[in-house]
Amino acid sequence: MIMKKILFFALCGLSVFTGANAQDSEKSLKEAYKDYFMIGVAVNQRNISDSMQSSLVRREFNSITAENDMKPVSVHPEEGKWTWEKADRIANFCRQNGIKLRGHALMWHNQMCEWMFYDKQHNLVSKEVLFERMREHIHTVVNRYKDVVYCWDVFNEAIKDGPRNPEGMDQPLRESTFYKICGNDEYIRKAFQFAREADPNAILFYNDYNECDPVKRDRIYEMVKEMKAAGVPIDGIGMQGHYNIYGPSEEDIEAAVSKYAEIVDHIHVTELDIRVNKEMGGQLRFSRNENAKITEEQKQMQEVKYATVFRVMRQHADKMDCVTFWNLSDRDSWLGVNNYPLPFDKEYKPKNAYRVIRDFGNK
Ligand code: 9MR
Repeated sequence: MIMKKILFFALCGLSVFTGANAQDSEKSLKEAYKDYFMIGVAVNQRNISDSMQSSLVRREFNSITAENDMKPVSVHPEEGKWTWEKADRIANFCRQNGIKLRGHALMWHNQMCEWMFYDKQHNLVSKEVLFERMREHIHTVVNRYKDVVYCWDVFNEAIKDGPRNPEGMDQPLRESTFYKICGNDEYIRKAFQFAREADPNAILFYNDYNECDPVKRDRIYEMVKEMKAAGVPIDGIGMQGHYNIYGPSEEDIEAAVSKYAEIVDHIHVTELDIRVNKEMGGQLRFSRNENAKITEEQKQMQEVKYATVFRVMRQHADKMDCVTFWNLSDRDSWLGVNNYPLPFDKEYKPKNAYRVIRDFGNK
């Protein structure tokens, strides 16, 4: 009996030991991709404070994006009021662990400091007032994190969705409050100019979703090309990568990266996730797939799509510097657990999709 017990515990000890060893000896995502590009993750406060989640972040990733905590409204909710606590915590986590920080985002129509657009009577301000407020905001944020932030999404999602205007000129810009105040694209140019003034070393990105859709892709391409020719300091294009198991096709992903590579030296996939329904993009209205159970077929389609995305990106490793997942696990995903969008499941365990990505699966 006693012998049996000893044998039982010895075996348990052995399996724990070999289990831990197997885990340690297996490559992480960042190691698997070290000759290609960095692997990033968007984090919330829990991800960097919970010990299990933060060790997963440290093990797998070498670039971090703050999911929400560095956005305009998060750090600058009112004129003269700065709220740095959460952003600082993420920056400090990066500093302490030697992880690079992708700055997200200096200007965006969403989660914006709405106050910047209005005067005390709630009338729209002049573009001069808006630019001065943008300048102060961008300089302050960029300066604070300059030691740790290596690149910034300077302008996020300024291009509109939808088909080209069939009659004549296509107006490519989202009709945001920025656009209403300026009537043209000067606010985008100014944002890049202010960011460059504040940190000449940061790599400056224009970042958008549905970036593989041929119409939107061409709008982004034309805008960046034209602005760069005019001397606007845009260094890179961020492809958000909010995809689904049906699309975009390999051809459309390939065509978009190749096109962007003609005009910029840096391309990042900034917000990658692959949901299991037909929706895509960064819009805030989407289905949470309530009560839907993931099928084997959907899992496999997701693995295939992840394999495709990473294969294309590896082929463009000369310009592709970083691929970032938008959230750590399905539990954290902005899309909700039932969209099943990430390589780690709701228990933070790697799915087969994780192995397909890490081992360059060729599905
Ligand atoms: O993941 C973010 C979510 O928690 C916020 O509620 C949302 C608010 O607009 O923003 C999400 O992140 C967005 C990112 O900053 C920019 N591209 C689209 C992302 C998904 O909406």
